[in-house]
Amino acid sequence: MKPLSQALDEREIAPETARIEAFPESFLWGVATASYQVEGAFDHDGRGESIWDRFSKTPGKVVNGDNGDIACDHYNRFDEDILLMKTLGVKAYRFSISWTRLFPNGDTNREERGFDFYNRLIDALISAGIEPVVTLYHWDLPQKLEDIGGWANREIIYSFELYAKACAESFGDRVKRWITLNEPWCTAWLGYSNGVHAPGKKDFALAIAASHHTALAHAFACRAIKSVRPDAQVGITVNMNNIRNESPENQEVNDFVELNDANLNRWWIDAFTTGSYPKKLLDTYGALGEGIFQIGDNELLKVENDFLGVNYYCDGFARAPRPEDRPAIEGGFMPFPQRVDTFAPSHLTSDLTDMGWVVTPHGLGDLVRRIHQDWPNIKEIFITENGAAYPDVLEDGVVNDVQRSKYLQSHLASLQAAVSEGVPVKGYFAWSLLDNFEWAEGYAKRFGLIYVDFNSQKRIMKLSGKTYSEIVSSRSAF
Ligand code: GCO
Repeated sequence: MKPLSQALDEREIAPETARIEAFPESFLWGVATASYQVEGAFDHDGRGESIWDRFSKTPGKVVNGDNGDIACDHYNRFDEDILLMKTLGVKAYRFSISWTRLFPNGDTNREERGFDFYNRLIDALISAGIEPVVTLYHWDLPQKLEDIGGWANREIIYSFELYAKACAESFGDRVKRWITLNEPWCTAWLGYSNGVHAPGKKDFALAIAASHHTALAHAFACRAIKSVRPDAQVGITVNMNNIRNESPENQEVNDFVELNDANLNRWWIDAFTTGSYPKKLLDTYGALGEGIFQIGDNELLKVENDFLGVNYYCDGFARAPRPEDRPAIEGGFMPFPQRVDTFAPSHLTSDLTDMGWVVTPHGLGDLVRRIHQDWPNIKEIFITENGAAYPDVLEDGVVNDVQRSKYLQSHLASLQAAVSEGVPVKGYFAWSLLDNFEWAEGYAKRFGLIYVDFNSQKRIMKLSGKTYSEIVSSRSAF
């Protein structure tokens, strides 16, 4: 058998077409975005302030002082964007609802113009033959809720429950698939422990609380949606990666990998499948977790899910530190580097994306195989995000993003191999439809299949958009 690092070096997935079948006809091909990253119109129609409005306007938090005030102006241009989706040939659009458009203060006071907007968007998608797949929470928490502690305050689960119920009541006649939370790991650990995301707190105990409250909020929202629409399909989207152990002989590294895996990959899935969290991780949190976990929570956490959403960008690597290594990330961030390439084998670090992330297409197939093996009760998996940032150049009206095209093709080939083996992956959403506001990186990083000129708001289909649409129409990445 080849050593793992050598296997990973083979970027091209072998086209053993005799074994690998096309994606099934029912496979749900889509593209994804998120409200704060694309909508703009930050003060239109009564929208309230979210933590990302506040955070991005705090000096020093976002590259170039960028914010989402205008973003891609998707709020006013969604008709044009739906036409672009049709050109791509996708069957589904994953977007998120901005909580503060519906409830500007995060309480029960409704803003009907916000509901109208999402009704128009959903109706337009359906008329275009594109299924709306709705994420309830993609990080833009009402600032008013953050003012009382946000995700670190247990009360939030009831606010989220009400919000989820209202969405199911208003949109559930047309929306069949719901994602409660997007990447709760980022909400908890980037938002409350290392502070690189809104609300920018740096407190380890708050992050543990947010990890628990997001898991509870997911369960409460699932039950709320099902109480309104028993036939709705409800799931959560988690960001996962394979944490490759490059020093398996080193016990410290082994522990580190186990804890990272528990913190990133297992926490939310174990919560809804078993009602409990990985024991070794809870022991590590020790006294910091006191007062957060309450008697009876295990029953509350466990909930039937219809699918698991997975966002995958690249693998992580761990090995024993060497003197030349860069210092660990600051800010009370637990030992859990995500997407850290510092420790990646050198042949991978010569070819990083614009985010500085390694390119590990085999990891996507490996990850879904692992999910299927470790949590056999998960009946459906959707890749709800996958994509790459590269420094695109617009030349003569064309964006020839060969690297992104290859990234998509190789990741889809890896996925296709796993699906052929029987892993129940039912759909794939490319991140992202459009170049957009990339959180702490502002507009400096482009992930779109479609280029956006942020001055004119002109959209231009990139080569990767064409590549994706060819894969979609042929149902094969080989
Ligand atoms: C995330 C988010 C997306 C990002 C994308 C690229 O995974 O961080 O869900 O909103 O834009 O992942 O970083």
